Amino acid sequence: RAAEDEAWHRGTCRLCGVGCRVELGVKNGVPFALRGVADARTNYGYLCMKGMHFWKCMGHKDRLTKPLYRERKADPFKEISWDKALDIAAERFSSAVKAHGGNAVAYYGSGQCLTEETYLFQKIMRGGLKTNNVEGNPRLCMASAVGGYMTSFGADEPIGGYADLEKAHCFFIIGSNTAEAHPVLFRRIMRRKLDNPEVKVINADPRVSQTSRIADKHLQFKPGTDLSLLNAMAKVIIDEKLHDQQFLGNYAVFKQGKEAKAASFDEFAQFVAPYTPEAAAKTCGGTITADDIRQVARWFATSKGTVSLWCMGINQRKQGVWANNLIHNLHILTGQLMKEGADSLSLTGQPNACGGVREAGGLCHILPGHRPVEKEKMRNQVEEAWGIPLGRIPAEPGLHTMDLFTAVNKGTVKAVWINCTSPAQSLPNCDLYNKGLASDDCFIVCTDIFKTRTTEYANLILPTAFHFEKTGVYGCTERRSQLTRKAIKAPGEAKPEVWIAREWAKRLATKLNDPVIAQCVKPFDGLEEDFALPQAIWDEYTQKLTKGRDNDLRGASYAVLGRMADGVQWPAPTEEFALKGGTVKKFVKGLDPMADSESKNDLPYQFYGPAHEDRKLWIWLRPQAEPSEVPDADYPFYLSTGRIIDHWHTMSMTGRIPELLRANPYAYVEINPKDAAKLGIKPGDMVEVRSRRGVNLLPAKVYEGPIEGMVFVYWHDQEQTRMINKVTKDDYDPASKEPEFKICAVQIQRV
Ligand code: MGD
Ligand code: SF4
Repeated sequence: RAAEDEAWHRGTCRLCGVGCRVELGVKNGVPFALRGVADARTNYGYLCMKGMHFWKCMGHKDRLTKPLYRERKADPFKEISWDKALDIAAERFSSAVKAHGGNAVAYYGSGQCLTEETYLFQKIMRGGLKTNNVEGNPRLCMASAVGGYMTSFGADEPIGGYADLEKAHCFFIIGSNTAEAHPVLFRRIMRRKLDNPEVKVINADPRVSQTSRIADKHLQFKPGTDLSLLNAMAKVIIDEKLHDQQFLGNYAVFKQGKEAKAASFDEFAQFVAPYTPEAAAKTCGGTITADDIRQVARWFATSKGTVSLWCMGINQRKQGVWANNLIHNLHILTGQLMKEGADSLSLTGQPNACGGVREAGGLCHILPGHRPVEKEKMRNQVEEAWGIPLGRIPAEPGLHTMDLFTAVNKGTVKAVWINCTSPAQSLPNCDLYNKGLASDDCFIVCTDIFKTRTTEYANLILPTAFHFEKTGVYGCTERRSQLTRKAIKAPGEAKPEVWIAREWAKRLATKLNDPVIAQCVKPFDGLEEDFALPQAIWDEYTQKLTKGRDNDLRGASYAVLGRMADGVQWPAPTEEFALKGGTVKKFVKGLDPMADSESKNDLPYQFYGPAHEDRKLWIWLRPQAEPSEVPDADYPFYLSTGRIIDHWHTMSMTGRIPELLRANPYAYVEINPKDAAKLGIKPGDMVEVRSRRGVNLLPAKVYEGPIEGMVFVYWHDQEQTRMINKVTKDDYDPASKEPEFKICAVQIQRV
């Protein structure tokens, strides 16, 4: 029972893409605990270890509390006032724009920013500074999933959601260590399996992980060979006539090549013909047999409801979009979509990669409301909503992440605002890009709550309010938007980003003598920053820019979100509908108001994805293709990287929480016992992991996790000798521009 001076404030977990609902306990203005919300459909009261502890960042002794500045990167930082700091930021960005044009500056944000923050920054950059150089870390994580959904379903983000987990009869978990990266969802899958032992769990992954422990069948393959596996499953489905002919006839077409040329069912069958289970088992290597492939294809196709779940093992790949397409193919072929317990459900890494970045315009090629930048009509809709001249937003997409940091290296981008992310550690082949960040030719602003590896390269560090110290919305994996209201005061002079962005823009307008920049923030002028300001930004975005779009959020006002235990799933065009929770399943008539309003016939489903004018689902002909680097005589091992349960990303937060740090204090290299025996490596030996780009020195963990010939390192450690992104490769998927963090070649040596 709460004591009289205690209050519990409802919000969302700060960390992963599951979006668990939490309550922060505050006593006399000081947080003391965090608990799950029992009636929230995201987590039903459960939290994982790191989620339970993130509140300890509040009031942490290392929090940034004052703006810090240095003119040159070799100088020490000095504390300065907000007035001075914002003047300097405006001066450096405006002088770069005056001398070199809008594309000489950039914003690099995060899937952890609140939606209001991403929306306002991108508005200032696009409408104000006339550049689409708006990027963020979701390029490193979700871009391939976006590409997959857009090309297969014509619409970004999943059709179903978590409610399918309790209804599924088969789980196909591929390229996701759900147990560690999305623990609360994994708990739901595990519960489903424990209560219903006949439910099948398939895990396809080159590494035996905590997730594999509940699998009926673990398919362990050589990294990068799973496109073969997926095509072979499609072949089994067709050969054994397990596909849903009626579903295909009503809703699907076949496509091939860059131009999306029409193909037929027979052409698809011919295309997958060489992917016999025997041939695929050979390509995949490991322990997979042809019969394993037949069996999992049958489970997938014949279950009463199959949910596929995947994450970075599929997305962070040279063929990330193709791999996404091939998973969707299986669902379309078998009609394992739209019905209860069936979905092709891409797990999102971060808490607001969907809501803030994918939906509100946080990548260089998309405008708010899932609008492609290159379409004039779309740009004009946004310009009209903002009351700025038509033609103000450039037609060309901006620089994607890897091109942006390459441009910093070349000196063509002169000023970058880095918000809520630490690219100096999280970019692949990071030492290469840190050279550009270190140069005095590029002015760097960092908005963060702590010093990080990236603030080492900053000219200006601006202290921001943390989660629960400000107000705003996060949108999680399942199209669900949830509000977190300010519950405690931020430390020192830390400020919410929406205030920082607005005050910066006002100064930019003066320095560039440009009334259009002033117009971009005029609707927000004078509003207090704790509630009225983010609310006005949310209202502008949802009311003016989601109307008629697939992510229609007009019903999800702050007032409605404030009343809901667990927020609203879009589309939710009216308050009345939003108050019922919104759309549980997209495209299903009777459940999705857009499917009803767009309905063209008597069929139960109506697709309206903005990218497919034919309103069909597309099955793609996509071949197996090699990763961009494979082991050879000099670098004979695959290296893969990923998350562990106790830590979040660059550990800037979880590394400062003693309980989490103690649980996992430093990175290590996982080596298969057979490889360790060959190399004379014993547990705890120090091992050099070296690629063509860089080297790490790590203690060995010898166990049957990674397949023979592969090593695994978690990527969170900030220590210079254990920062694995010195070793990873920066090649990326040409379609999504997402780097292939999951595969490169290394040598291993005991030292
Ligand atoms: P984070 O630690 O999440 O890592 O990489 P990053 O985004 O660089 O950075 C978040 C930052 O936000 C922290 O510095 C934190 O202190 C700060 N912060 C916390 N709260 C606030 C706030 O309210 N406001 C502001 N302004 N700052 C705040 C993530 C990136 O890394 C991603 S998304 C992926 S998926 C990639 N994964 C990956 C991998 O699997 N392997 C390897 N090797 N590298 C990877 N890098 C990628
Ligand atoms: Fe937070 Fe994710 Fe853990 Fe839920 S599963 S408590 S959202 S870190």
